[in-house]
Order: sequence, then structure tokens, then C-alpha cells
Amino acid sequence: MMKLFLILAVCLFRGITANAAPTLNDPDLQVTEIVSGLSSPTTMAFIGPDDILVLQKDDGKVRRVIHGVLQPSSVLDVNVDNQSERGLLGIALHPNFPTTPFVYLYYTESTTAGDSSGSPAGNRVYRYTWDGNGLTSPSLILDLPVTTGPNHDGGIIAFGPDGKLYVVIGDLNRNGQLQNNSTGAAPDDTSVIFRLNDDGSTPSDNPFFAQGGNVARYYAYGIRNSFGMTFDPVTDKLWMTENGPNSYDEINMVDPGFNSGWNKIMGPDSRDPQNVSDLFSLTGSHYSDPKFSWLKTVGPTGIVFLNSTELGAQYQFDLFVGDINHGNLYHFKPNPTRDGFVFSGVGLADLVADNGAELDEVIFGTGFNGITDLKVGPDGLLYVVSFGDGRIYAIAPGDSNGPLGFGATSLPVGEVGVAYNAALDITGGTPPYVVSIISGALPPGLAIASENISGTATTPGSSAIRFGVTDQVGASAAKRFRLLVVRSVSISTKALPLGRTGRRYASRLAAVGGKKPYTWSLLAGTLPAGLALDLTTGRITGTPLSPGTTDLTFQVDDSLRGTAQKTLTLTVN
Ligand SMILES: [Ca+2]
Ligand SMILES: [Ca+2]
Ligand SMILES: [Ca+2]
Ligand SMILES: [Ca+2]
Repeated sequence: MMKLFLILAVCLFRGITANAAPTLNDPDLQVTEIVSGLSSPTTMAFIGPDDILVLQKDDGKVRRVIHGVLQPSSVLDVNVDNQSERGLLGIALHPNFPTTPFVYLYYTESTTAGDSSGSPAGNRVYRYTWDGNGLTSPSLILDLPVTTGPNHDGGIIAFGPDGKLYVVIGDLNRNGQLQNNSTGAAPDDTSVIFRLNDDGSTPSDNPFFAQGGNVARYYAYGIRNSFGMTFDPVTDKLWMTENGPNSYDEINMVDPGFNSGWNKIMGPDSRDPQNVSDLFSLTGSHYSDPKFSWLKTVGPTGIVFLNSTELGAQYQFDLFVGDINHGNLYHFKPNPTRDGFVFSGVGLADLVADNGAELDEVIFGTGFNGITDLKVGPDGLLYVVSFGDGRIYAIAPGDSNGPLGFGATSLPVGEVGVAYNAALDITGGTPPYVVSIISGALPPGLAIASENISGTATTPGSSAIRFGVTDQVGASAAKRFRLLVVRSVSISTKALPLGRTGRRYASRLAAVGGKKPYTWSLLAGTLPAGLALDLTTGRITGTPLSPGTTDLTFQVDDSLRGTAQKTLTLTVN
């Protein structure tokens, strides 16, 4: 891990960023870019829906992304030392944020008046107050060592479901008791996960509290370095990623008093020549094997449980992990007791990915160009920070149906008194859909149900209506339609002209309203012999053969299925 940021920095300097675009192994999911243009982003926090604070490692700036737009000015700019893995590294919101508007930051503070490389003052946790626009009123709540370093500074901070602040720092390349060297220096705040109250004071229920001194603040030790901590939303237990030297990266479940074994044991104890008896054991501590290890190191970083069903019920509460070396995203299925994982391949029965074939089972996505953080957004989607791309991505259900929209291009004309039914024909996105009227109103008598407009209009007129549609994953679209309702069709002919026996006769039935073309029929009565009705034009023509008077009931049908009848009298002299 120690060289990873440097390697990435070198690659970026040379312009070697031709990584493939991020891709996922699940064809039902897709990667969308939320924002680009970040400089070496490390970690992020959602301060609201579509409102993200994200940290930039090397310039100490906290940037804000609102609705996918990177705000031009930073909300905070601190003086960091950015040598190797030092810099602006970790962010956590107070559990009662924004009611309690505290934002906590972990960074390597510089001794200089600007950013520096090689002039660190300390690794420090400050508590800031979010005022709606910026981070103000810094208060130092934890002051940690920074030498030897310059790598293994840890930097992830997170509040647990117990309301306590957890802070991880790596070994800073030291070799004391906290690195399981019993004859080394006394506990010196390295290789540790701290557990603190929200003001930095020490909770009395910490595992080593009774022993006082430095160790009273510790929750776990023996950690080489970590770039990821998260809490299981089901069990409340702490999980973290740990970075091995040239073998054995780890995923650990961290109970109070956990000793991860570094630097006597890395990876499973059974694979390591040294044993638990070789460790430095604080009273009340315990060693546990990792729940998963990579034999060949990948630099695991961000870790999060997907506390949502937005990617499908099959992923709810599953664990996701990112790496910095390859830009891979990994997926782990917890076992029923949620203290380990379920694997299908026999090669992972030993909980170690020994080769690429074994690792394939847990690779969920690739091409993220150096992941530094994973978070579940307020929208339930999985967000990924790409260090190399300077981007935040979101993983969301794919729209294999295409983008959400309206299939209907216009609405058919309605007619007063005639049953109406028109489909807006929603397409794309992820059903089910919710259709609503954003502005305007449907003509009286019509209503919308699902994506259909139906009913019987009572009043002629023209309406402009803007419809909106939202799909299951919150995508939305809108479209404006005009809906014209014409008056009912009626026969306007008042009387039929008189006919004369043996003389040519011609008249034409007329209608108004509805929608042409009309079609005509004779519903009752019989035309005088010699006359005929043209059903298309409504013309009555011919030469009547004999005198008489007949009542004739005509019907007109229009193209909107409107219909009207009228009885007229035809007299032939
Ligand atoms: Ca700065
Ligand atoms: Ca370990
Ligand atoms: Ca061993
Ligand atoms: Ca194996």
C-alpha cells in the first residue's frame, strides 16, 4: 500500500490514465458518473440528498457536490502535509447531523502556512461546525503521531451505532508493543482504532478503559494500516479493511479488544509461522483471524454494507469493498450469523484468495481506477470515489429499457359524451411508474389512472397538461400534452326538401360537432322507391317513382365513436 498513492501520482503525471471505463459483472446494474474534476479525492460524506462533501488529499480542500455539480469554491481549505499517504484523509458527520451540525475531519496537518510535503505537525482529528456554506470553528479533539511514516497514517473516521467516534491510524512504520513487539516501546497511539465520545473524551465502557493511560482510548490494536471502516447495519459490529505488506490484505470483524496480529501475524494464523503466543496481549484483548484475505495484495480501501434494496433485494446488507491498486470492486455475501462470508468456490473455503481464479468469485466490478471510498447514499445507491479518475460514480439499476420517457407523442381528441381512453405509454426506466400532473388540469369528466387517461368528457375545450413520471429508482421525466375535447356530434339538417314523382331528387344530410369523417345510416323507415342514401356523403339521390310521405330516422357516426340520431320527414308529391 505504501507506494500506491505514489504510483498513481506518477501515472497521472505521465498522463497514463487510459483505464477502461468502470464496468460491473451484473448486467442489471450500471455505473453512472456523478461528478468529475476532483483532485486526488479520498473520502466523502452525504450532508443531504444529492449533496456530498468530498476531501482532496493533497491540497487539503473539502469540496461540495450538489446535484452532481462540483461547486467552484471549497467549503474548507486546510494546510496539509501530503507526502506519501499523508493528507486530508477522513470525514464523519455527527450522528445527529444536521441538528447537531458537527463535521469531523482527519488530516495530516502541516507545520507551514500552506500545504507541504515533508513538514508534518501531526495526524489530527478536528471537529468543525457546518454553517450551511462552510466548515467553521475547528476544535482539536485528537492529536496523533505522524513520524516515522510517512505512510501508514490510517485516516478513516466513522461514528458507530453506539454514537462513538472510531478513528484508525496505522503503524507509521513503528515497531512497539502495539505492533506486537512485547519488548518495544509502550503504547504510542499507532496501529490502533480509537473509540471516543463526540467531544474527544474517553468512554468509560472502552475495552481497556480500566487500565488508564493511552490504552484507555483504544478499541483495537495490532493493525498495520487501514483505509476502511464500517458498521454492519444488522449486527452493529465494526468491520475494517487492513493492508498487508507484500502479502495478505485482510477484511476483519472487529470486536472490542481486537488485536489484528501485526507485525507477528498477517493473514490467517495458520498460514503464518508465528502464533498467537508471540503477540503482545493487553489484558482484555483477543486475536481473531481475518474473515477474508488476499494473498497477493490489492490495497483494499473503502468498505460498506449496502443498507438498501435499491440494487435488488439480493444485495441488501451485503458487504462491498474497493481497492486502490486495481480499481476493483468486491462483493461479499455474509453468512446467516453475519460473522463471516458464504463462498461457493472450494478455493475460498480457506478464506484466502490465493490466485486470480479464486478472486474472480468476489470481483463485482472493475475499471474504477483506484477506489478510495464507498458509501451508500440517502437514495440507497452505492457510491464510489475514484482516486485516479477524480470522480464519484454511483452504481444503480440499469435502464435496459432505455431512458425513462413518454411513448405517446400526442393525445387523441376527445368528444363530449363519448368514452375516452388514451395511454401515455411510459417507456424505459425501472417500472413500476408513478404518473402525476405537474401543471394544468384534465378536462372535466376525465381522470388519470396508472398511465391511462379515461372517463367521459362533459365540456368541450382545449387543455394543456404537463405530466410527470417517476420510476422505481427515482428517475423522472416530464412532458407537456394538449388535450382537445370537441362538442358532441349532432345532425344539423332541419328538414328534407320536397320530392316530385318522376323528377330527379338530390339532398344532403349535414352534421356538426364530433370529428369527421362521418358515416351515415338509415336506422328506421324506408326511403321512397327510386331514392338511395350514400352512407359516406349523406347524399340522398335518385328519381322517386311514386308519391307518399315517410318518416326516416337517420344516424351519424363520427371518427371518435360519437353518434347521433334524428327523424326527418320526406314527402314526394
Ligand atoms: Ca490546502
Ligand atoms: Ca490480522
Ligand atoms: Ca501461526
Ligand atoms: Ca484459497
